[in-house]
Amino acid sequence: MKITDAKVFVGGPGKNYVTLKILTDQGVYGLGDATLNNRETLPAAYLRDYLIPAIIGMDPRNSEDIWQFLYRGAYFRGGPIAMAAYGAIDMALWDIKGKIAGLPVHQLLGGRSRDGALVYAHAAGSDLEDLADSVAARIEEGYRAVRVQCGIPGMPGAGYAVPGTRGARHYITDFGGLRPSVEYWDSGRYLRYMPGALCELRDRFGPELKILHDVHHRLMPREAAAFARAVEPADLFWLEDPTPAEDQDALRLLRQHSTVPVAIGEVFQSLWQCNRLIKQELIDFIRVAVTYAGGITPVRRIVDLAGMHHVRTGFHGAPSHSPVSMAAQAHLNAWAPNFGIQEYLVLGTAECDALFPSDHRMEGGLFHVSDAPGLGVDFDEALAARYVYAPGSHPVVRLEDGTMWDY
Ligand code: CS2
Ligand code: MG
Repeated sequence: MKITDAKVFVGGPGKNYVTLKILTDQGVYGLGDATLNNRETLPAAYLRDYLIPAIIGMDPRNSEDIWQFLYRGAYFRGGPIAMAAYGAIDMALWDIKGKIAGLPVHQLLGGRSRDGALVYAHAAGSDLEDLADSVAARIEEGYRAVRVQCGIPGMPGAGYAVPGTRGARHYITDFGGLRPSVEYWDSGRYLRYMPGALCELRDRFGPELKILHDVHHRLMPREAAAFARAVEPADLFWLEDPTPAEDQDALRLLRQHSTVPVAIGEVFQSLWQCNRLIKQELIDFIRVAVTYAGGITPVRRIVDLAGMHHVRTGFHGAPSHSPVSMAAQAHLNAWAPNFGIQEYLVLGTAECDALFPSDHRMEGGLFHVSDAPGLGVDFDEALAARYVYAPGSHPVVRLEDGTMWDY
């Protein structure tokens, strides 16, 4: 069996999905997702210009060797662009493997370990009342777990992922062009306000709702430790990215002062970046994505390493992920003995479902993986021709005096 060709499509309904289609001499094809938010043309170019020409003629069934060829074969390797491109190829090869075996990918990994995978949605508000309305709406939709982000008095619309006005929606990507808008941040105001707000939500919604919160890497180690201690009465399911991801030692201080579950890893691109945090048991959830962590092949290894250290999965599932990588993650979620939760924001719009038909379904806050062979998601190429790439950016963050901060 041979890979004969591969095509890359960039675009989608309100998103620049990077979709890879690998074709074979036996008519079976595989799909992959290389979407890297706001940098979409780069993994696409890496695939088209370098990787696709190198894998044509290879046997697509040898997905492990092809992954090693891409990763170890490159002297300058890794980084989010390259890993997203390897990830897309790897997903497509697992899709092909499943289709020729007549089995869904989760069966190739070890089968189903659960009936449905717990997912979480996002709720955000310009203030606490607005946020409470948004949480109530998610519960109404059936979600049992919700990530909550709230405007801070004195800086509405300036927390991470919060709308500027009541009832508005917050979109991370602004398709107005490549020059980012500026949001402001004040750790002092955040630290004074947010613990009380989270406790208030816990009181209002009761003990059963799983509440998650994302700090988006904005606190210093001492502040993060103090914040983690202050939010303990809110009984969070997790506290996400409390400190900048580059400094893994930062978490030690937090761990010494709090038992709040910590989730990290959406910006990690390899097993090596997860290795220390997992082995030293400094985190409770690992947040990698099958796209920019390089595909199912390496993420399966991360999951197994995590399982040895009581770390559960909580894969990244921001809206920038296409239904193809969400399907790849759904198969891992169905199998992983140490599954925790899945961030879930992608399927559901009619346009998206038409472009990527599948019978994966979300019901009662659980994701039910499809039993169709392979990844269980298809791609309508004719429909894809309607969508074009739209340059976008997410905001940058500055302190009130103009100092740059972590987005
Ligand atoms: C976020 C991401 O979903 C999350 O947890 O942290 O949405 C992140 O802001 C985006 O992926 C950035 O592109
Ligand atoms: Mg996050």
